[in-house]
Amino acid sequence: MATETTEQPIDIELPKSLRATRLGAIAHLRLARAEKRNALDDGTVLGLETFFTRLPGDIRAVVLTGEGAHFSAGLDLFDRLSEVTEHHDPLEGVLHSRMWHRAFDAIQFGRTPVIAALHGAVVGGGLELAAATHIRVAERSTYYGLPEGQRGIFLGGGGSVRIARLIGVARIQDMMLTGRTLSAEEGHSAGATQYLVDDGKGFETAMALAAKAASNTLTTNFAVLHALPRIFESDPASGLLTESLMAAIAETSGEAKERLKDFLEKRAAKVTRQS
Ligand code: 1HE
Repeated sequence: MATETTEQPIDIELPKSLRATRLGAIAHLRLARAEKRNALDDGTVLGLETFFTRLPGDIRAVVLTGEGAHFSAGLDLFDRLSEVTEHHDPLEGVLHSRMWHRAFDAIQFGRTPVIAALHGAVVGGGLELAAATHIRVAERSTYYGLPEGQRGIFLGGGGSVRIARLIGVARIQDMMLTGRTLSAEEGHSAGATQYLVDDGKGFETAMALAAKAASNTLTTNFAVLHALPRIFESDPASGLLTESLMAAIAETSGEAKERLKDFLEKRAAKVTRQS
């Protein structure tokens, strides 16, 4: 893999609220609306969809961060209030939520692993966004909230499905019914994140993890991103069959044969204890 040390631009047209650069094979996408605490308006959500569906083919992993003191304040309530006041139309609301689903599906079921580095507020739609990524790293300043409950609205960006699978329905019910927030430590032990790091260490940790994920074969990463969650959701018999099919495709790829040969000829790294 290329070992470039300077960030280069990525040629995808994005709204001002998103900024993308690349460092070798890793893209760095920033929520760049710090003055509004990275609140997600329609333009930003559509920009996320554009970014993840138009990623250059040689990008092998993405790191997602938020600029300023918070990762994201969730749905842009001003943007939304004007739509709701103007339209009074339930169908418009359904289509709006489906637009978020499309954009976040492009993240979860895209071409590359996505690692989110979280800090500060990760609330509402911001938590739904984080839940669509594959690995979440939280700095200790992170806290999680679902203020939808207090705002008189509901989840709409896939949280009922994705956040529920991470931390469970009972925690979501508590957060939405009572306004409870979870600290970085509570979120971590509940399953919201795979890594908990000191403040200021999120980005470098996420970049290091992205480099590891980027060095896997494309087929294995495809299997992990696309097959594994579907297998988990399916009935066991169908899941086992899908697993066998995916395993056969993965092990017959040219890259897998090379890697297996490297191990047999003692050129590959051993599995070692990390901490
Ligand atoms: C916003 C938003 C927003 C801030 N939409 N403009 N989300 C919420 O209910 C969270 C609401 N936000 C907050 O609780 C706080 O802003 C934070 C804890 C995130 C940050 O606090 P702080 O003190 O750093 O910032 P602030 O002074 O509250 O906000 C700074 C500016 O950002 C201010 O604008 P200004 O023009 O007065 O400077 C805020 O109005 C603006 N701002 N949050 C719009 N959310 C698909 S369904 C998903 C449903 C949801 O996500 S519901 C959860 C919505």
